[in-house]
Amino acid sequence: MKKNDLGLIEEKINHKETIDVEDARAILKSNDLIGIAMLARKIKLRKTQDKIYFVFNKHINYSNLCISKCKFCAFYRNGNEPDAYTMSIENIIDEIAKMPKGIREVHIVGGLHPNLQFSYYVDMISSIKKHFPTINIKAFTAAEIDHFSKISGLDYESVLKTLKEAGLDSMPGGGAEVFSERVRKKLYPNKIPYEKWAQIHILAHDMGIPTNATLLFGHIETDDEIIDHLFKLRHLQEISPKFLCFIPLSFHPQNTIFEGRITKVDAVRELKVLSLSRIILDNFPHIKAYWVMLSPKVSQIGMHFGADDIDGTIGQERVTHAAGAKSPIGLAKEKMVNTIKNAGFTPVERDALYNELEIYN
Ligand code: V47
Repeated sequence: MKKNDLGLIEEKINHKETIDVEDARAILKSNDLIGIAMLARKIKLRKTQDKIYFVFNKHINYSNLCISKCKFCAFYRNGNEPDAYTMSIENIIDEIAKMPKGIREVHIVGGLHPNLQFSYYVDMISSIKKHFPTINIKAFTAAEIDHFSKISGLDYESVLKTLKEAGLDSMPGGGAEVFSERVRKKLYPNKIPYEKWAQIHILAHDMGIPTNATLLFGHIETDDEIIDHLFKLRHLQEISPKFLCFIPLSFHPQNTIFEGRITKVDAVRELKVLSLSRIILDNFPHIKAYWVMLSPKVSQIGMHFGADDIDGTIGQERVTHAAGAKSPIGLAKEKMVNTIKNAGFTPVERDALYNELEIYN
């Protein structure tokens, strides 16, 4: 790469211009890691100053039974294995009740279950809302919404409306993987394509349900497929501006068919993709350095590479840990605050909708 390429990109950022595909390619190819960090950081500081957000939350993975059988996934089971499980709604309520007071978000996702009825999911949301009215419910990826539509015979709009009436507050960004038909056909042919993922998120936005978006990288995707994914999301946010946060997820190969064939991407690649996300998605309010995937240490550095959020305390995460993540099972609130402070930023506790609850000066 020519010496001044990042300089030209910086000029665009200074003028709040969007970078183009060539610029994005240059960023991913550049070895000037600090230069890349400075570009992304400039946008981060413009948007959220020195604040880094976190949420006191709990993940609920209600079942690992899944008919999608994505090749990148170490979490799913067919149903007869000894560790296949499905939580009852009472189990879910008990799990949340065990959390210390002050929890503000539950993040609920699971497999595409072969037998559960749509009423299970509606009852789950309404029971949580009834028992814990102050907790935001962030639940169900677009892939799950598509599945609920198939099992209920309802269209997407009716599924979302029913869940919203039951108490759904927002939706996570999973199930997006990489919006490349080439990769989808190879790794997740049973999962919804980009068009349906986009349609569901736009419908949710229209109904007042804000959503997140993700990218799964570090498997067989090319640089151009990452770049195309990010520009597609940028476009979606232009026409339907209710995305709250983008989360780049780095692939963990352990316990998948890729174990021994693909090495997990290193921190440099994770930080470059994080920065590129902040730069292309300058119309997204937040970019998350998700500590579960990145490790708490890399996510701390990620704060200097454009991230303004590190997710939350989690409680217990199963999807990435099934695939060999070495990060802790959960983090205490004090640990989150210290991690952010030690990186030189101001910790801000938020709820699922990014309302600021407490600033830790
Ligand atoms: O869609 C599955 C990914 C996603 C593996 O919205 C894997 O705030 C790495 O979307 N290695 C689910 N990744 C998680 C997710 C998420 C996480 C945190 C916050 C938010 C949010 C959303 O996890 C899946 C898939 O892309 N995934 N298996 C794996 N082996």
